[in-house]
Amino acid sequence: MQKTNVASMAEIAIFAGLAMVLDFFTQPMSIGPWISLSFKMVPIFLIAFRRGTKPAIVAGLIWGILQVALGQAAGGWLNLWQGFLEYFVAFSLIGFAGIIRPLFNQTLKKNQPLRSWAIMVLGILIGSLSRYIIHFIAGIIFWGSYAPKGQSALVYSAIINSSSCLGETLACIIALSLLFPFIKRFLLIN
Ligand code: 218
Repeated sequence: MQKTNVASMAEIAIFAGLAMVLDFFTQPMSIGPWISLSFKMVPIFLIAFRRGTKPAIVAGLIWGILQVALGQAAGGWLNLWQGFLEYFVAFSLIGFAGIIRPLFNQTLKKNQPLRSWAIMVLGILIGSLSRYIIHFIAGIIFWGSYAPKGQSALVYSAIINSSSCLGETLACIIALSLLFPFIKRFLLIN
C-alpha cells in the first residue's frame, strides 16, 4: 500500500486539470465518418502508470466533476442518475489502467522497452474499456430513445459507444506511444 503524500495529491490535481484543459481546447480529429481521435484521457493514464490505480481513479473522478461543474457535460447530461454514472463513475474507472503498474514498473526497470510498451497498451485498453462499459450500459438505459427507427437500444448503444471508444483508445495509444521513449523517468518513481 502506498502512502498518500502531498506530491501524489498535487500530481492528481494537476493531471485532472490537464485532462480538463485538453477537454476544453482540443477538437477530436475525424478519420472517416465513424471514428474521431481524441486523446483527452492521456493525463489520467499517465497518473495511472506513474502512481497506480487509486490515484488515477481520484484524478478521473476529479476530471468528471470538473466537466459537470464547468458546463462541459451539457450535451451529455440527461438526468442525475445518468450524469452520475457517465461522469463520476465512468471517468473514475479510467483509473483501472493502473492495475498493470507493478508489471510495467518491473519491465521498465529491466529495460525491456517492447514489453513495457505492450503492457502500457494493455493498461490503456483496460482503462478505456472499463469506462466505456458504463457508457454502453447508460446508452441502453438512458439513450435508447435517440436510436433510429427500428434499431434497438442495445444495438444503438453498441454502435455509438464502440466507435467512440475506438477513437479515444486509438488516440491514446498513438499519443502515449509517441511520448513513451521520453517519459521513462517520469513513469518510474521508485
Ligand atoms: C448511445 C449513447 N449516446 C450517448 C451517450 C453519452 N455518452 C457517451 C460517451 C461518453 C460520454 C461522456 C462524455 O464524453 C457520454 C455522456 C451514451 N452513453 N450512449
